[in-house]
Amino acid sequence: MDNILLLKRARQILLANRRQGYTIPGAGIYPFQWKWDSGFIALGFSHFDFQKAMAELESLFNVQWTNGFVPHIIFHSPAEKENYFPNADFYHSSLSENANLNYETTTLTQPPVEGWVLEKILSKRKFLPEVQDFVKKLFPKVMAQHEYLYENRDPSHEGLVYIQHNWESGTDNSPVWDEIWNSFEVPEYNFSRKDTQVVKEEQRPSKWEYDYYLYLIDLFKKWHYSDKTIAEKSPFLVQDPLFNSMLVASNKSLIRLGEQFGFSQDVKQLERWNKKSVSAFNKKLFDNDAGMYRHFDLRSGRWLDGLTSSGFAPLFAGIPSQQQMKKMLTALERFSQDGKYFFTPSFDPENDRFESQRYWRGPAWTNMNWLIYEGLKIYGESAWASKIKEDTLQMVREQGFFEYFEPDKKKSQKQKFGYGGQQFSWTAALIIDLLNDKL
Ligand code: 2M8
Repeated sequence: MDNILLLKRARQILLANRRQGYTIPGAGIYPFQWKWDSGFIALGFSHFDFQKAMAELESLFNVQWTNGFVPHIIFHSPAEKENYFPNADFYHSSLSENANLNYETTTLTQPPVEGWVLEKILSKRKFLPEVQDFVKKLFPKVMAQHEYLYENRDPSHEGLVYIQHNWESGTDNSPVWDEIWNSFEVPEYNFSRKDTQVVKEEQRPSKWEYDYYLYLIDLFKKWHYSDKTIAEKSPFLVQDPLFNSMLVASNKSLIRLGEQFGFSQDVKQLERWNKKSVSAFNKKLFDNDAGMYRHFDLRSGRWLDGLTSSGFAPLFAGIPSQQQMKKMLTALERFSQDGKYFFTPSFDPENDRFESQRYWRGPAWTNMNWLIYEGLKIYGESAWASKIKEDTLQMVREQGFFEYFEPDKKKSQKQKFGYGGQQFSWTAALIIDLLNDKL
């Protein structure tokens, strides 16, 4: 498939996945609106349909809670209720005193990508008054989300916020969580999996992992979703390098937008937060031996076991020093094992727990590749960035617009298909962005 056809297909996918005012990640498996997916999708739309890009973000922030929190799934369509588990009935968001009762949502959040998404889409239509009005309207809402995170998810005021559930990380069943799951027991849940009715079981998280995911939510319900109680009592409390990188990158974008649009008080606050975050990041999360960033478990007081592609995300936020960045290139090379794997497997391929087709335990993902690609460009590493771009385009050309991809190049050529959901929105959106990028 040549680039023109690839671009055409990508646009068709985004349009086909669009519903009323928002876009689903993929038909069948994900029939609602997801938070960080919407960020990537808005970026994709901004290249050819600006109204849809703005609508995507607007629809997300309409749901914002009174404390600034933005939930990670908005269950817009009641007709799809039976097709996803766990749905709104399981979460019971109204148990939280902060919930927005006009919408059915989850009670978890996802990486705060919206600040940098807003800046990126604005750069494409800077001079249109309508777009400027849109940024002015969204800025305070995105700011309120950052306030929520710094005030409620950073109890020791370190500058690093925690996630309270693996679903908040975006990398659901990553092997880094295994250690936490092994530290306590949960009851067996009886429920009917919907995901494995549309995607092969060996490409999805295992049933025992779902039991842990559900148990945490049950605990939170008991505590009426109080962040304070969760911080005191929950067994899962992690400073995640991907989530925090998205926060820092968004802080930086909000600072630039705030200066441009006259939000000077907010700019000062963002600068204070950001300084602290970057310094804590490099002190606490950088593993000098591995040459990359790690997840910190606030419960055990140490890094979680295992290296993941989330550990490269700080490049996107310009967090590493030049010296750290050089070390990260060596780690990146090791992840690709002399070109055996596409950039970038989601988990360390030399680790015994690496599984090349199971979701976030090994496969390559276009959104992680894209973040690393953009990060390397910030550091002027264009040769490296081009390698990642080429790998990503080749992966999609060979395997299709899937949710995730076989990272082993030889194997991928033989099988000619990817994994998980098909006609996947963020894959399409980011291919559009990559094809429009000059590098
Ligand atoms: C995956 O997560 C959802 C739960 O949020 C699921 O497995 O049901 C993850 O890949 C997540 O990062 C993504 O936002 C979501 C929708 O694409 O799917």
